[in-house]
Amino acid sequence: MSDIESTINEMLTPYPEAVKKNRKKHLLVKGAPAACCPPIEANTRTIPGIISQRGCAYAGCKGVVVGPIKDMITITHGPVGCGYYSWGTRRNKARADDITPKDKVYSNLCFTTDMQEPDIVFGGEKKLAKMIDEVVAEFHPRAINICATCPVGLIGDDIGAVAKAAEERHGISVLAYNCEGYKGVSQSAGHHIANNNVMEKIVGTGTERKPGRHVINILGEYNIGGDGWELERILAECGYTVNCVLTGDSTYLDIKNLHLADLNLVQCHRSINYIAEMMETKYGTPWLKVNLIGIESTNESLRQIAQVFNDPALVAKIEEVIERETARVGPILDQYRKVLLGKTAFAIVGGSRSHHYQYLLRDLGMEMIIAGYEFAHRDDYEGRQVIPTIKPDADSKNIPELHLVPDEKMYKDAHVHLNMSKEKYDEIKEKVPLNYYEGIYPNMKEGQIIIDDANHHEVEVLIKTVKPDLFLSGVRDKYIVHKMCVASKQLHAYDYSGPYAGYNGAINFARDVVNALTTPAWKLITPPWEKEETRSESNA
Ligand code: CFM
Repeated sequence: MSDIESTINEMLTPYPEAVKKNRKKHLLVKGAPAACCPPIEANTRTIPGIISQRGCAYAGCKGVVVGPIKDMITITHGPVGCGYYSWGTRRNKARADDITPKDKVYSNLCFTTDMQEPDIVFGGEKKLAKMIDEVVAEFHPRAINICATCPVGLIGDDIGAVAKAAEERHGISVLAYNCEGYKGVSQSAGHHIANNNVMEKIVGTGTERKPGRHVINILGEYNIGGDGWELERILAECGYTVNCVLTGDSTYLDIKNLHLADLNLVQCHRSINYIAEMMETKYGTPWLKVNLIGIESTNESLRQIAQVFNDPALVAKIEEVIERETARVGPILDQYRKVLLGKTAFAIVGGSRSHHYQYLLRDLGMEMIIAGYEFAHRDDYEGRQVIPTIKPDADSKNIPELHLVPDEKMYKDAHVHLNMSKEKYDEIKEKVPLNYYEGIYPNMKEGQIIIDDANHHEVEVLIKTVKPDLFLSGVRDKYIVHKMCVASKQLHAYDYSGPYAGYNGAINFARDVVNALTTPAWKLITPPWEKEETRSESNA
């Protein structure tokens, strides 16, 4: 039996037969390069009793997609816990200096209706309406989001009706999201619910295109640890106008104008592919999947964007930026590479980063030998060509699909958006994978493991048997793995660091990983359980 087979055996053996059968379908081992990608089971229910790393639909809607819109007030309609635990944000940073008036940054505040037992018994609609009135009187926000939590759906509060009445009372947009935690199998459902509402109610309502020759949006970039700022810096230097970063450090006003850009870049496919696709249908806007994590992949993405615009001046400018930035960060990374060369990593993150960070790790001489997603769909593993073959189930049918049609006034063909002939556009499309994502699988090497919705037991077995040097995950399993004497970093919130995107981000990431792998701390301390005295003292 090969090492990988025995690892998988060890993972699955303790399970009852039905669980074993289920979990096996969520595993892939990259085969010979010529072998086609086997289907993986994804975006299905976690088995009850298994400790999953997933979040809920509310987390995906409020915490991930709409929470970072800084000039909107997002009200959590529900008991205080849901609001309280999403208060800390996910380190999606926002600044006040580029909006007026300057104090309108609400994304790091917590607004909740704090439902109590009487509200559950008699309904919470009045309390919600009152809270909207208070919020408008106190803060005068441009617009409001209302995010529902589980009990709201269970008792049947009509948040849509409350929102509509509040819009009439106050003359501002009030968006209601039925993102009750149970609405799907993970936070992924919340992304979809948020995408639908943002697309239907905000995008397309503005008329101000930012000035510039090439105007772009970055979709699915949430400015964790300042990532979006580093990307805006690079793209501005290349000569683009960044119209809107959706939704990191974004404003309601910018999102209204999202449709006025020439091209959508898609960083996180999982959380935002719906808007990319809906904009393609409604406005004809082409989109390009990029990966701006890692030096080589950032360079490659910049070159692809330049190709799409087919502008020689832009190509020259981009090459200049690439050359300058690569020369600047190269020697710094060379130093770190001396420590990192040949080291291995195991990542279990949401639905994008386990793919994106493979490139940055390779820049540093490392390999991600196990890649896990918590809540990705089959297309994030295998590529978008599988989408028509994914059968809807009871859970996915729970989320409304918007069936959009081309907008009568605002639809333009993709080549018109890009200011070129249809022939030229078709020629470019042959070379650049527009409106497509190939998923994580093609990028993995033979023998590397892909795991969907991994649980604590599986993570422990993988750490013990595969012995990666570095574990990249969230706070829930970070410390368990630390206690197994494996360096561990949070790849969701970057611990207290960042940015990790773009060129400056690569330096930060390399430094943090080197620190994690070389810290002498573990050799300098004796854990309490190895101290004989401590044991006898505490027994005394
Ligand atoms: Fe996209 Fe994200 Fe991710 Fe995600 Fe997330 Fe996140 Fe993530 Mo945490 S939107 S799928 S729901 S890249 S919060 S910024 S790090 S799990 S891999």
